[in-house]
Parts: sequence; structure tokens; C-alpha cells
Amino acid sequence: MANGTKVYKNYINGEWTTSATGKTFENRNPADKSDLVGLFQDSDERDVNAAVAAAKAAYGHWRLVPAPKRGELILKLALWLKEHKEELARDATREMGKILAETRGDVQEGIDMGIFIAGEGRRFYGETTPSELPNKFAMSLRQPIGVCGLITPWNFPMAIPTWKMFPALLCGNTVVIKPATFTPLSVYNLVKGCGIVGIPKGVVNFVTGSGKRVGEPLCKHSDVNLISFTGSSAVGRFINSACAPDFKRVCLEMGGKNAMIVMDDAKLELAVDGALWGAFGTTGQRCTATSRCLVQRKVYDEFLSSLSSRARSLRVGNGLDESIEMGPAIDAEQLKKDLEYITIGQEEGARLVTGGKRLTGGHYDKGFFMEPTIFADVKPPMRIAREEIFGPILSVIPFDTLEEAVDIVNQSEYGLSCAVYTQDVNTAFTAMRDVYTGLFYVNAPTIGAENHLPFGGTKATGNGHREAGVQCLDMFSEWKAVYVDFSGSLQRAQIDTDNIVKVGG
Ligand code: UN1
Repeated sequence: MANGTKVYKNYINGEWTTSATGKTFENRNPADKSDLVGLFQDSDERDVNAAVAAAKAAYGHWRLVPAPKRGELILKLALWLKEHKEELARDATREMGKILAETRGDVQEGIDMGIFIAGEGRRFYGETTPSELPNKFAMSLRQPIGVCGLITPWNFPMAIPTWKMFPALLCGNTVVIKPATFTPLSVYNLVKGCGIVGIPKGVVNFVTGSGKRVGEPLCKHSDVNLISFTGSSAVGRFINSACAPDFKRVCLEMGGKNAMIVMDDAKLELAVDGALWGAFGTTGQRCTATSRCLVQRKVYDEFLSSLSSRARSLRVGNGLDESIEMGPAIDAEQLKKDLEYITIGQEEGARLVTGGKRLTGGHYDKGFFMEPTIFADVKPPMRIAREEIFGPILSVIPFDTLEEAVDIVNQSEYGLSCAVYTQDVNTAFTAMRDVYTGLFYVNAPTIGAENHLPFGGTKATGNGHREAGVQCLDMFSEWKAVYVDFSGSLQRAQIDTDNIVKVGG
């Protein structure tokens, strides 16, 4: 404690340690800048090296712990999260700003992921298959990769770290986790849980600090075998090249510009509910946020007026207050960026229907608040229709035919999530088939993916990997094909196969 402020340490080889730099950085509440959540280690390469060395040493043992047993420890951790759900959610709201209902959901996502992945420990299936040669056996099995560097974002400070850490551990890897500097407390809590449930020392290591001084050396470390990152496409591009020289496996989960398509026959109230939640939930700070609403011409005016009156009445404020519906932007820079996009949208000729201003006065001055914002008559080439803003700003775009809507959706450089609202099964299936995204929803918003299905996107959203679902195991393991020849003689595949089948002996 320094002046009553708690100083949080790194976790390396099972010990809570201070950084070699001797420096710390502040974690402040974005809803109330005067609220100092804690001081965290402002680490550098020396701390990364120590954490990687610990993870490398622990790997020798951990990879040999049977997968069902690794799964049991993850289950224990999930149950520990469940037991502490409320305090973990409060910590997350305090450091990140989103409302309590959402941080409870964030922690719940971690619990769900743990329960799901723990079961995979007893289902760690490979395949057996006949060899093309007699008295020879063939199978495939998963093997771990080694030390995994996990670089996690601030918008889902608990869920996304669990998406990465749980499957990495289940597959037999050890990890070094670097949380976003805005939200180190949630990951600190998760790592504390690892120690409490008995995950052996060195298996999970935690180093806080900047992308430059911690993230970059982690990506470039020759003993790190995999980097899994969630964040912006710009940082993802940098990480991809930092990992390229030694062909490190890189799993990137990046931006989105997700569209909701509202057809003439949609249940409009349902679509309005979905758009409101999709666009302004998490203050629009989700990679899955609905940032474009494509509305068919006949219902355009009605949808727009109903949505904007609902947006106007959203209660914005400190997420720790249960009556609040939308929290602040994560920091001053994000708020500035959001407000810049208001100017950009207006200059491009879009019609500002509601919002657009910073909220000031009273408790608003303590944090980074802005009004939920809707632009109408947006044209697909406009920047507000193409660029990921990561704020509470929705672009509403009119269209005439489904074909046109699908075309607009697919013009995006991103491909994470898309939703269609319609009562027509043919329209729903056509859109599902033709939209090129990793997630697709019918009559539900673009947010709200569940843990037992693969999560990820196409194009600039990702690089082909999927988190969650059984598919996430492919990210954190390598396949090994095994052949066992018990014929006692040399059998040559592809060559000695001609005379094997003699019908009738
Ligand atoms: C993210 O925005 O980075 O589907 C993840 C959702 C959440 C996860 C979002 N379950 O919106």
C-alpha cells in the first residue's frame, strides 16, 4: 500500500514480484478519474524474460499432466470464479466502466468457458484410422506447443483472458499473460485464482506493462512459441510481423464493422431492441458491436424514429450504479476519437439524428461520457460506415434489396459478425449463406456469442483461427500423425500396396 493505494505485483514462477524497473503505473476508473483502482508494475523486457523462463521450465512437467487432470484444475478455477462472481464483476466495472450487468456477464463468460474447456480434457480426441498396409496402425493426436504469450484486451477483461488461458492450459501449454494496461486488475484476479486452486508454479505467469515494453519483447522472445492477441487490427498487424521472423504461431482476433440488416417484414420492435443493445451495449466498445444498421426502405423512417427515441432515453453514467444503462468510454483518447467521428460524419454529409456530444456537468465531468449517437442517411463509402470507431455511434443506411444489403455488408474490410431481422426463412437462409463473416445471427443482435461455438471473423478481423468452441483447441495444439507397424517387415507406403487385396485368397 502507498497512501492507501494497493500496489499489485507481477506473478512469476508462483511468486508475486515487483518489476525490475521499480516503476508502477496507475489504473483509474474511467467513470471517475479521481478513483485510483490500484498501482500495477510498469514492467519491461527483464520481467518478460523471467516470466518466459519460468513458463519454459514449468512446461516440462505440465505437458505430462494428463489432460483430464489439467481439465479438473480449470474446472476448479471456473468454480472459484463463480464463487467470487460479484466482487470480480465490481472490480471489472470499476476499472473498465461498463455496467455491472455486463461485467457479471463477462465473468459468467469466463465461468462458462472454464466448464466447457474442463470437459474437453476428457474428450481430447484424436482419430484412429486403418493404415493402407496390413498389420499397421494409424492415429492422430494433439500435442502442446510450448510457451504461449497471451495479450488480452480491456473490453472483456475477464472473459477474453479465459478464452485464451483455459484452452492453452488444457492443451498442455504454459502461459505468460499480459493484460491491457486499462484492465490489469481483472487478470490479476484470474491469476490469483490460478494459485489458489493449485495450478503449479510457472504454469501461469502474469506481467503488466505497456505494449512497447512488455508486449513487444514477448512477441519477439525466441522461447515463446505462440502469441494469441485480441485488439485492434493496427496492433495485430504489428504483432504479426514481430512474430514472422521465427514463424511463431500467431492467433489474431481484431476489429469489426458489424452490420444488422433489417428487412421490411422484420418485427420492428424486436429489431429496435436488438440495435439498441448491439450498438450501445459496452458503450459500443465491442469488436462485435452493431455499428451499421442497414434498413430496408419501407420501414426506414419508422425504425429510425423508434430507435432514436429509445437511444435518447438511455441512462448514461457510472456503471456501478445499477440504474445506469451505458457507461463511459475507456479513456480520454477514445472519447476524443469518438467525438472526432461525429465531425467526420457531419462533414461527410450524414444526418446526425441523436447524440453526438460529450456529456458534461456534475458527475459527468469526472469521467469520459458521451451521448449514444445515431447517424442516418449514411452512405456505404463514408468513413463512419467503414471504419471501426469502438464507441457508441451507429450508422443507419437505407437499402432496397437483400442483394444490395449483402453487398454492403461484404464491402467491409472486416468480417466478424452480422445479423438479419426478418420473418422470412428464405431471406434468413440466403443472407446466412451470402454474408462473409465468422458470426451470423437471425433475429438477434450482432453481439452475444456463446462459449461452445467458434468465435472469430474473416478478412481483417482475424487470421483464420477461432477462439472458443472445440475449434480453439486447434489454436493451442499441433497435430501429430502416428504410424505403428507391427508386421515385422519393411512395408513401403504407396509402393507395397498393389497385391494386398486378393479376392477369394
Ligand atoms: C469482443 O467484443 O471482443 O459476442 C468479444 C460477444 C461477446 C464477446 C465479445 N460474447 O459480444
